[in-house]
Parts: sequence; C-alpha cells; structure tokens
Amino acid sequence: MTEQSFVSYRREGAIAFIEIDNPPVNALSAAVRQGLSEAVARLADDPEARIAVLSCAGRTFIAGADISEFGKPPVPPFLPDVVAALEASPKPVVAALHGTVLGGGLEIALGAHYRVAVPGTRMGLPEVSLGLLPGAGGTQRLPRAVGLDAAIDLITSGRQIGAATALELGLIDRLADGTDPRAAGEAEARRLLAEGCGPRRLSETPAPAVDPQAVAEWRTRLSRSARGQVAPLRALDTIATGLGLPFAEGMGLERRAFLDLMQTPERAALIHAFFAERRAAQQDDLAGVAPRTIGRIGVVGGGTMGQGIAAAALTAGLDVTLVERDDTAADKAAGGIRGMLDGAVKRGKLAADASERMLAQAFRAVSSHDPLAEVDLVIEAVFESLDVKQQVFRTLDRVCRPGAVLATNTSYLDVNLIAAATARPRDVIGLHFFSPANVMRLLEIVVADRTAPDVVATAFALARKMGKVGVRSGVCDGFIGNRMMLAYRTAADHMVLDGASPYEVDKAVVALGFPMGPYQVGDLAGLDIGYATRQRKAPTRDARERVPVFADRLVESGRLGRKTGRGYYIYDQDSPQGRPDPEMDDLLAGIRSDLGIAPRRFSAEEIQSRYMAAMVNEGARILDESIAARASDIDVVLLHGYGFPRWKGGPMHWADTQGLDRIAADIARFAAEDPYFWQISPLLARLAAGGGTLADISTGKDRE
Ligand code: 3H9
Repeated sequence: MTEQSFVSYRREGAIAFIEIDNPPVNALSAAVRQGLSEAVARLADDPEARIAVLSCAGRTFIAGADISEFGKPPVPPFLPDVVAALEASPKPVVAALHGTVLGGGLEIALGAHYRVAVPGTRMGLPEVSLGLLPGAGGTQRLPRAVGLDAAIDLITSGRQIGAATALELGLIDRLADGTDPRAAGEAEARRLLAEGCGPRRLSETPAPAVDPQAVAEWRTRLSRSARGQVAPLRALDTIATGLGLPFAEGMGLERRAFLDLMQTPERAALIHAFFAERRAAQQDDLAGVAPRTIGRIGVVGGGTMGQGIAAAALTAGLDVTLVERDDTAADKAAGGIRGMLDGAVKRGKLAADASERMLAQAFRAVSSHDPLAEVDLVIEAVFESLDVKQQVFRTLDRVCRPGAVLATNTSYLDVNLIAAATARPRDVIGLHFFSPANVMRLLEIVVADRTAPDVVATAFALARKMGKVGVRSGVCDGFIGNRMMLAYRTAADHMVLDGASPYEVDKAVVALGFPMGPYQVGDLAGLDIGYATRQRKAPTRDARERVPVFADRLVESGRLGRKTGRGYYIYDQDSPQGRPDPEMDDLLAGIRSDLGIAPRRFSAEEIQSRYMAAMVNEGARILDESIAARASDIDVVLLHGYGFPRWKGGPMHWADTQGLDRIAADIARFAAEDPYFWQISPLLARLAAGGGTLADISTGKDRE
C-alpha cells in the first residue's frame, strides 16, 4: 500500500474532503501522519479550495497515536507538528467525528478549527491509562476549549464522554442529526462558508486562569486515586504550569513530559496490558473456525454467581432462561437479577427502562430443566461439587438440543470429568466467571481434552458479546487464576506461621499496588471457601505440605470473615472496612508454640519478595505445562480477576522487568528453608540461567 492511500484528498467545488482510511481504528501511524501533512499542504496550495472537511472511513474517527510504534525509535513527522500545521492552515478545517475519538485523534480534532460529531460519538484523552499524557497539544488546547476543571478531569482520568456532554462542554460546535460524519462535516462547512467564517485557533485563544487552590485539591485527590501511577500527576502539573506560559512554551513542557513518561516502566507495563488483553482473544488454532449461534442461553443455578451471569447476559442482549430447584428459589433469583440490573441503571450503565424491558421480554426463571431444550448454550453455576455438577450435566445431556454448548462455571473441578457425564463431551467447556459476574470482566475459558474447536470459538464470541476479556486455560486444579492464587496465598500462610502477622502481610501486599491483601480478600470472600478446599484436598495432601492451622481454627470457631463480622479482621459499625483483631497475636502465638515454630520477623520487602516469587514460579509452571499458551494470558487473568496493579503489567511482565535470575535466586534462598514448597519451575530455572524472558514463551520461541 502506498502512503497516499491512507489519506485521500478530494475537492468538490470549494470544499476539500480529506479522508483517513487506516483500518481498523485509523491510528496515527507514521504513514498517516505523513499523508495528513501532505493533505494540509495541498489544501493551502489548492486555489479552488476554501474550506476542508477532515473525516475518517470505517468504524471510527482516529482512535489515537499508533500504540504499536511506542517504545520504538520515533519516525517524523511528529504528531505535535502535524497538529500545528493543521491548525496553522490558512483555510478553515472542520473535523467531522464519529466512533471513538481518542488521544491523538482528539488532539487532531482540537487542531482543526471547527468540530462536529454524529450521535453516538465518544471522545476522550485516555493517555494516562497507557502511562502517558496527551502529547500532541491536548494538555494545552483542551483547557482552552472546555475550561480548566473539565480538562483536568478528562485528562487525569482518561475517561470518555459522549457527544451530548462534549457539546455542553464546548468541545464540539455541533451535534449532527444524521449518522454520516462526512455529510455532517459538509453541512457544517457550507454553513461556515455562507457565514464567511475563517480559521479559529485554540492556540490563539487565551488560556483559562489557573487557580492554585483548585490545582492543589486535584493533586490531593489524584495522589489517592492514582496511587502508584506517575502519569496523572505529571499531566496535572503540565496543564497547570503550561497554561501560565506562552502557548509554544506550554507545548515544549508537554513534549518533555510526554518523552519522560515514554521512558517509564509504568508506560511499558500499561501498554503491555493493552496488547495482552487483545492478544488473549487471538487463537491460531481457531482461524477459520466459525462459532456456533448464541442468542438464547440457559443458566442452571440462581445463587449469586448464576444471578450475575444472567444479569451480564441480559445486558449483552441475550435471552436468558434461569433454572432453580423450585419456584421460591427461582423467584428469589429473579429478584436478585432485578436488583443487579437496577444497580446498573443507577450507575448510568443501563438506560432507565432497560431493566424492566429485559426482564419482561428476554428473561424467565423456572423450576424445570425442560425449557433448556430451546437454548443455544447453558452455563451451569450450581454448588461446587463434582457429584452435583455431573448430575446436572447428565440432565443437560438429556434435555438440550444437539449442538447446544454445555458450559460449567466450576472454579476448580476437572472439566474432563464433568464432560464425561455426558454422551457429548465435544460440546462441553468451562466458562469460569468471576464474582460479581455482572461487573468483573474476566472469563477463563477452560478447554477440556475433547472440547470441539467451534465450541472454543463460541466461548470467545460469548466473551466478546458480554464485554468480557476471555482467556483460554487448560484443565488443572484451579485453572490459571485460582492456581496462582493458591500459590501466593500459601506463601503468605507460611510467613504467618513463621512469625508475620496477617496485617503485616496485607499491608505489604497493598503497598505493592493490590487493592487488598490476601487476608482482607479471604474475609471478603468468606473463609469457609478456602476451608472447604483444604478439606477436599486433605486426603491427598503430601506429608511435607504445611497446613495453615490458624485459618482452620478461625473457621472452626465461627469466624468466617465479613459475613460473620469477624475473620482475620473485626467488622462493626466503627470499622466497616475491618480493624485488626487484638486476639490474633495470642491465637497465632499458641499455634506456633504447638508446632514448635520460633517466630521471626519479616520486613515488608521480604514479604513482597516471597509473595511475588510464589506467584511468578506458579505462573512459569502453568506456562510450562501449556495450561496457559502465553505469559501475557496469565497477566490478563491476574489483572482482571485478582487485583494485580495494572501499572505493573501483570506478574509475568513484572518478573521479566525484575530479571528472572534475581527471582530464581530468591527462590533458591527460600528453598533452603522449605524445599518442598519452593521447588523452582524448570522453565523459570532454564530461562534464568539462559537469560531468556517469560514473554518469549508467548511467541513460542522457548517452548521445547
Ligand atoms: C496517544 O494518542 C498519544 C498522543 O497523545 C500523543 C502522541 C505524540 N494503536 O480494542 P479493539 C488495534 S496514545 C494501534 O479490539 P474495539 C487493537 O490492538 C493512544 N492499534 O476494538 C486491535 O488490533 P487487533 C490513545 C490500535 O472496537 C484493533 O485495533 N488512544 C490502537 O473493542 C481493534 O481494537 C487509545 O488509547 C492504537 N491506538 O475498541 C485508544 N487502538 O485486531 C486505544 C486499537 O490486531 N484503543 N488498536 O487485536 C481503544 O481504546 C480501543 O481499541 C477502541 C476500539 C475503543 C478504539
């Protein structure tokens, strides 16, 4: 493809139409920047052209700079210069917007002299979510368009706004009636020509006054909400300082900040996360495999998980039949789903009448399995017991139509054994949703030995339809996420047995950037869950395995976590988020003494090293066993299901940046005390010795 073909220039009468066509999202690659510069120059030289309309082909206006170019040597022309040239055009330019106008795309629009959008257009400067700030004038032009407060809000949050809000803020001049952006741009251009309007440049518009008090308040707020991230505060400073300078100097300040942020590990981690999420959906073995139809789904089991799945499916426009054991339970589940949908309405995620409409038209809760004969896909979400689940699958096998996908939401059990309860194991797959399923975006797609490729493709299609990030996992106890969690939880439990308090562990883990530590998570989920898992595994437990006796002791004394007001923490009116339990020290001291353990102190760094090493080591095993196909898939699971700080990219990315030799050395040190738990993954040992990275495994380079 020649460069010219990304940006076309065509004149009709006095109007020049500049169109960018760089699928899928019209990202500003070097070729597009070059093409745009040439089109702007041509506009100036075209004696017949009096005004231009800048629009994009395909599903969206420019969605930003080309992220895949970041981290590589920059290629001219640079985006700030392209925007400056556009703005300097002696003839007015109308940006005609549709789709998602993001980052450099919005900065191009701000460089244009007029902006018109079709309904449904969304706009934003999401650079902070990539560890950056707007680097093509966004920090200097947006405040001149919408005022200081709105600009700080949009730039430091990275959030998107709709066209109506953009109009109210003054970010666009007009919200068009029709859906064709080019036609909307043309109508605006004709109006401007008739009125004799010339170029109108934001760089020549006076900057809004900067109120130091307001900036200080923003700084306090962001220090809390953007914990661990550097970009939002740097963006705030760049806006506040830059607006006090002449425009060109403000631009210089922005450029320096952008280039500085480009060098940070946070930027690399956040961009890794962006591509990792998209890569997770790419399955080479499914190329050309068409998914099965999914319009109607069944959910078996109306507990919290079943309700969440049903609510998420309804929101995605699917028809849902929920089966409970009797009418009372079915009604209760329906009530729960209504509550979830109403909550989404309150949070502005659903239109006001959507909840009623969905429940009336696309939902039924029943107490018989027979209506499942009509559905395309069933998700079982009953009690976590192999016997119970196999019983459900025998029923599904009898009732469901041939070709229906039969999915289990098990979080630990062997999907092969569940599939074996049916005469159609090719149709069986694991769909492990995370609670609350109507909120959490992660979906582990557990592919059993005999699952058919088009069933896997259907699962990915369902994930996409439901707005979830689907990650493929092989069958093993706990799949990717819970298996990783068990490893780092165990490392934490060992530290508590050996002298750390659960509060020290939680504090050190929160300092890493997790929203909660493992004992806070345990209290929230209910300590009986881990207890049940330990009971289940007890008969096959290796004699060398250390048991977290303290955790069993809490459950046996009725302390199940938040739901009983007491677990590791005490929850009451004074401390709804939990406060340390003064009896914990004595409980732990007694247990250590019974076990003959001489307690020792753990520094925060030591806690963090052990916690992370356990996580990385298990991740390497998961990769080595091909339970996960790529290191980045493991990162996506931990980012979306387990609160791993996004600006660290996920445990596998983090490990690569730390150096695998360092982590391997840590593990060797810990193994000197406990050789059973701290067995190094062969893959990790091999990579550490050979200087490879876990990311290499994503490309299959190191798979032996
Ligand atoms: C920036 O602009 C910096 C400037 O301020 C200053 C510069 C000096 N680049 O998400 P999807 C790919 S920072 C390259 O599945 P959707 C994506 O990888 C940038 N590629 O679709 C995927 O590829 P594949 C600020 C990109 O409909 C395909 O497009 N902008 C880019 O669910 C489809 O993507 C952003 O941060 C890109 N900018 O969502 C916007 N964007 O098919 C980031 C997408 O091979 N993008 N791709 O996997 C998004 O938020 C979403 O992609 C979007 C579409 C909402 C646009």
